[in-house]
Amino acid sequence: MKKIMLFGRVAAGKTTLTQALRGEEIKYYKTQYVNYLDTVIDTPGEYTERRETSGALALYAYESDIVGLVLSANEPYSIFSPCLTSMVNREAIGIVTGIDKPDANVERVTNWLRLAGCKKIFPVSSITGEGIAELAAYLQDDTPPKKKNPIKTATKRTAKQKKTKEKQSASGELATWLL
Ligand SMILES: Nc1nc2c(ncn2[C@@H]2O[C@H](COP(=O)(O)OP(=O)(O)OP(=O)(O)O)[C@@H](O)[C@H]2O)c(=O)[nH]1
Ligand SMILES: [Mg+2]
Repeated sequence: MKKIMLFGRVAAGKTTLTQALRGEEIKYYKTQYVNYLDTVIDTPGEYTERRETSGALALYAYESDIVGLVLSANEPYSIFSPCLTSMVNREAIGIVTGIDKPDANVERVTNWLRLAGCKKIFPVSSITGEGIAELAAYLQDDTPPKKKNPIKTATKRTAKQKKTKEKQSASGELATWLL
């Protein structure tokens, strides 16, 4: 099973989600410190919200296989900036919590997570259990996520640039010859 680290503001629903994923009784508990469990790393919302402590989370992320950006379905705004996941060298997924809330706007929150760079997004309710099985199944799948090989990508890019240049100079020569 992949280890997921949860990021999100205070009351985003990280601890309740942790309890739901682990099949535990759902009860309120204010996270006081980074809680390193067997399959989940639960973090206090203040660590994501405050610049002084967010660096500590970046270090902890090395202990995880997947980074989970958590946003509640009734959030009025997103704390995750666009393209945020480009700075994460782990697979990053989005999790929309509280989809059972009466003022939930799942589509809006999903869009914010997509803007942040999450390709896979899981809408869940830790209270009704909706979507929890899908997320748990995804975490249970031990196939390592495809990683880009930066050297291969750079080589490919250089070869493509070379080809384009050759094409351009060939058409340049042809143009000169035609003139
Ligand atoms: N209706 C509903 N309420 C939820 C859901 N998830 C969490 N909550 C409620 O939201 C409140 C905050 O949830 P937590 O899981 O403690 O939030 P957290 O992100 O761990 O917060 P911090 O530990 O302060 O960072 C609790 O009262 C939960 O019962 C959900 O899926 N549906
Ligand atoms: Mg918590």
